[in-house]
Amino acid sequence: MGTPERSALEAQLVDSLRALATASIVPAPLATGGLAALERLFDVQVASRHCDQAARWLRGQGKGYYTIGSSGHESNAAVAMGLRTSDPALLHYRSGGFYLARAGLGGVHDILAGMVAATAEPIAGGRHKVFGRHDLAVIPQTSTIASHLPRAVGVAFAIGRAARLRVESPWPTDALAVCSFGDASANHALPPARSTPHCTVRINACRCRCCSSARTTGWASACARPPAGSRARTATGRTFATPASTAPTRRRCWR
Ligand SMILES: Cc1ncc(C[n+]2csc(CCOP(=O)(O)OP(=O)(O)O)c2C)c(N)n1
Ligand SMILES: [Mg+2]
Repeated sequence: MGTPERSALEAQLVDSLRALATASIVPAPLATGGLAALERLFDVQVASRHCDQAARWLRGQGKGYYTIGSSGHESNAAVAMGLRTSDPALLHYRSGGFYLARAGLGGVHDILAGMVAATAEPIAGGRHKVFGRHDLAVIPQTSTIASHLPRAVGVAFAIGRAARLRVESPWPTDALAVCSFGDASANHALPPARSTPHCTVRINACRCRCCSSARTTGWASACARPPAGSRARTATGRTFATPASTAPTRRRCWR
């Protein structure tokens, strides 16, 4: 059998898997729940990739209307698993892994409903392909170029403010706002986060070699560098997110 023809993205995946065979594996700190959590993580990551393939299949038949996918961004699922389901999330259009980690595999139905513009889609009723569901605290966004980040900062600011003023809020008093966006959107995204005091946003900037809509060079990571004196912490895609790993941030912000 000859070598199958692969897209750049699939080739990158296969190469990375091959490299694992020879790499000395350092076991990642397991999420609470150990193996079961890892299995769940893998399941939702694969489901996210399958949704991308279904999008192209549907489009090819003229039955689907959206093909921007989450391939290469599946580790967003680990971010979701490191948070509580009550933490408000404002997601990039490539955060399928995050969405499915929160929604479970039943969320595949939501994503597909968005692709075919079905009225059963839970947040936009088929008017737009978007990640959003009220019961999952996923706040819907339109096509992002991080226009949603000021909003995420506003949500984070309001959580803390409501707690301090003891007014009613839809979010738990120690909730974290989480926001994901693409690298090219960093210039829109980071100034409000840097300049708003007293709020906690978990920012998750997505960078992947193969699916950039707009090319960026070093400036995106340079402007993501935390300002001097801030309490920001940075992590790379190799940092395994667990509920335990977000606990210090939660405690530090809401003590
Ligand atoms: C204010 C605004 N300008 C332009 C666009 C069109 N637009 C949609 S996505 C995108 C590129 C986003 O690139 P990036 O943030 O790196 O996300 P990626 O698709 O690479 O993951 C642009 C220019 C938009 N949605 N909003
Ligand atoms: Mg990009």
